[in-house]
Amino acid sequence: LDKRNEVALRKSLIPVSQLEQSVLFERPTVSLANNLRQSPSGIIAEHKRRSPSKSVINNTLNVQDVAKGYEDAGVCGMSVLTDGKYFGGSLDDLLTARASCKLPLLRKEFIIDEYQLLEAKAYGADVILLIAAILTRDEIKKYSEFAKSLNLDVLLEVHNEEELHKSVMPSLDMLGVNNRNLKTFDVSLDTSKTLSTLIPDDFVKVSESGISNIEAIKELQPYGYKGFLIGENFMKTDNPGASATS
Ligand code: IGP
Repeated sequence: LDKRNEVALRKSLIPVSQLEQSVLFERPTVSLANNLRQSPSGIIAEHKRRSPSKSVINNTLNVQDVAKGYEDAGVCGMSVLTDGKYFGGSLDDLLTARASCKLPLLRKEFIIDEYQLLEAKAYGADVILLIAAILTRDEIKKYSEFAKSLNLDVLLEVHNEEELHKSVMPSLDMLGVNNRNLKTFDVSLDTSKTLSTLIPDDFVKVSESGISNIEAIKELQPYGYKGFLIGENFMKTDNPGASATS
C-alpha cells in the first residue's frame, strides 16, 4: 500500500508523456541476459546502502564511484536499489549510475505498476526485476510483456517451487532464485541448488543473495547458474569495485 501511494504521488508529479519524452527513453538498451550467457563469471554487482536484514551496509560511498569501480572490475551488470523506505535508494541513484558507467543496469524495485517500468526506462535502466512473491501470474505476464515492448530485459525472482511454477512464461529472460528467506532473512545456497533443475533451459539462471566468495560461485555453476547477484559483500567494503575484481 505504501508503494502504491508512493507511485501514485510520482505519477501525479511526472506524467507518462514526460517520461516518454526524456532523452534516456531513446537510448538503445543493453541486454544483461546476453552478457551473462557470454561471461565466465557472470557477476551482477549491486549498489545497496542498507537493508531490512542488516540495517546500514554503507553510508559513505557515492553511487558514481561504486558504478565506476564495478565497471572497471569487469562485472556483467549493475543492480541499483531504487526503493527508499527499506533500502535507502532512489531513482536519482539509478540516474547517477547511468551517467557513470555503460554497464547494463537493473532497476531493483518492488514493481507493482506499469508506470514504474516507464520510470525504469526514463532513468536509464536496461533490466527490471519482477518478484513472484508479490505478483499474480496475470500481473507477471502484463508487466513482463510491457517491459519487453520497451526493450527491457526481465529478471523474475522466485523463492520456492510454487512461485516458479506460477511464473514460467516466454516473456521472461532470466530466472533468479533468491537464497534469502524473506520471512526469516536466513540465507542458504541450497535454495538455488534445489530449484535449479526445475528452471527450463531457455532462461538464464541467476542466483541471488548471500554469495560471499568465489567458492560459492564455483559451487553453483555446475547447477547451471550463469548470473550471481552480489550486494552486501561488495558494499560492506571501502572499495566495492576492488572487491568485485576477482
Ligand atoms: C543481493 P546480498 O545478500 O548479496 O546483499 O543480496 C540481492 O540479491 C538482494 O539485495 C535482493 C533484493 C531482492 C533486494 C534480492 N532480491 C528484492 C530487494 C528486493
